[in-house]
Amino acid sequence: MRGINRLISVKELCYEGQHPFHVKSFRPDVFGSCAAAAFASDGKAEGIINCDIQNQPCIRQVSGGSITFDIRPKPVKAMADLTFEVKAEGVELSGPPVIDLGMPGMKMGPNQVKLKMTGAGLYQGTGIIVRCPSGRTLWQATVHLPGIGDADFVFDVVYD
Ligand SMILES: [Cu+2]
Repeated sequence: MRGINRLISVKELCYEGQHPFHVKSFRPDVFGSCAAAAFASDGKAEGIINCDIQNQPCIRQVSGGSITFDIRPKPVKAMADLTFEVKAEGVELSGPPVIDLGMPGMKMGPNQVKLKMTGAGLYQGTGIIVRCPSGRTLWQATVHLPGIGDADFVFDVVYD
């Protein structure tokens, strides 16, 4: 019972102020403790995953349209050349997106992927997700969308 209550309060913490498109509302302190608690509860972190990147692109609604985020090839693996793609439909970005790759609750080295426009509303770039020495596979892509704001995608990566 105690465990269940704790999990619920952790979930509330996780989603506090975490709107799909928030600007500067990211709180590493809250997110960090949230990740740690989620790991402690059952060895997984399902509570904060908001993107099923291994199976499908991740879509966020924005006023007037949507933003689709994808990583290929699948399965999405660490230490492999990956193509990051952002598609804007019904909305126009004022410039190409930039993606910061990191891990919830962990300080990893800077790892930024700069996208280039490759079609109408389509942006692509290549990068690598490194293998975390801790063995944790939970990664976060913070996608900076010029003219719109930031979108956080939290997902699992495959380690060979
Ligand atoms: Cu790490």
